[in-house]
Amino acid sequence: MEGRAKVRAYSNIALIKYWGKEDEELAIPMNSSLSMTLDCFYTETEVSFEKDLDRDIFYLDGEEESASSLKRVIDFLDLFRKEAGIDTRARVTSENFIPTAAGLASSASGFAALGGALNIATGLNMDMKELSSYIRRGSGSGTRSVYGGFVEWQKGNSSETSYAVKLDDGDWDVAMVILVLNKNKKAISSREGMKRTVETSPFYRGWVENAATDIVDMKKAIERRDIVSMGEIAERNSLMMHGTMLGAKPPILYWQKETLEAMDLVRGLRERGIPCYFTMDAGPNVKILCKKSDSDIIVGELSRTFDNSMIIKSGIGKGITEI
Ligand code: 2P0
Repeated sequence: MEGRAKVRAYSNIALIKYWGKEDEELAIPMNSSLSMTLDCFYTETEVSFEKDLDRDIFYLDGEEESASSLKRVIDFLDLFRKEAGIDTRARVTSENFIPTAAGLASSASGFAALGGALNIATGLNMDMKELSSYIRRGSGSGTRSVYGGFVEWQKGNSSETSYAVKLDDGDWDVAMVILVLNKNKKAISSREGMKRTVETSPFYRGWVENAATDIVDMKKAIERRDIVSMGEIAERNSLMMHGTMLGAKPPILYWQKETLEAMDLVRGLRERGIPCYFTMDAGPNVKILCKKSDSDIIVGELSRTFDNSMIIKSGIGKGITEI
C-alpha cells in the first residue's frame, strides 16, 4: 500500500483549559475543554507510505528527528496502521509555522496535521468526529484543532466518546492578540506538568468541579457573542489552572515577570473601557481575547512596553484542510 497526503492544521488556544488525564493510556481528559482556533499559527505535514522504507522517518522543520519526538510519531502512525491493516513504513515531513514548544500549542497543530494527512494517506477517510478521537491519542489539545472557530472537546468516558464538536464559526467581532515572551522550549512539558498536578495538588479536585460549570457558562456566552462574559470566564479559568500547579509537589510556575506585567497592562486597558482578557497556557506567553475591532489599539498599547516582534495579531482559523 502506498498512499500520500499533505494537510494544514491550525493551532488553538483554550478558553476553558485541559489540564489532566483521567486515563493516561487512552488520553481521556479529566474535564471537557473549549478553544478558539487561530489563523496565525499552523503546521503543514506531508505523509507518504513507501514500501521501500525499512523504518519510519520524521523531518521537522528540515531536521531529521530522533529519540522521543520520533517515538511519539511512530506510536501515532501505528494507531492508524492498525486501524487500516497495513504495515508499510512512512516518511513524515512537517513544517511548523509557529515557535515549537513555547506554550503556543505546536503539538496541537502538529498532531492535527499529521492525523489529517494519515486519515487520507491510509484511505481510512474517517469523519471529523472519529478523526478527532484518534488525534487525541497524539496530543490532547490537537483533538480541538480538527475544526475552525470555537470548538469543544467533550471528555466522554471511552476512547470513542472523547472527541471534538464544533460550536461556532467565530465569523464575528472576535480576535486574539498574542504576546510571545519566550520562544524557548519549556523546562516542564505539559504532559509531565499535568500528571504531577493531578497526582499531587490538593487544589485539583476544585479545578475539575469548577471547569464543568465554566464550560456551560462559556458556551452560553459564545452563543450571545458576549466578549465580556467570555473573557471573564476564560481569565479566571486560566488563573485557576495555574493555581492548581502552584499546589503541586514540587510546585510548577510557568510565568516570568513579563507575564505579570502583561496581565497588569490588560487590566489597565479594561479600566479604560476596552474589553480584553488574558489567558496563559503551559508557558509564560500571554494570549489576549478581544474584539477584532479593538485589536489594533491593543497591539499599539502593548508595543509601548514590548517589542513589536513579540506581538502577533490572530483571527479565527479554519479546520484541517488538505493542501
Ligand atoms: C489546553 N494545554 O487546553 C491546555 C492548557 C496546556 C495548558 O493542552 O499530553 O500538549 O499531549 O495531551 O495537548 C497542552 O497539552 O498534552 C494543553 P498531551 P498537550 O490547551
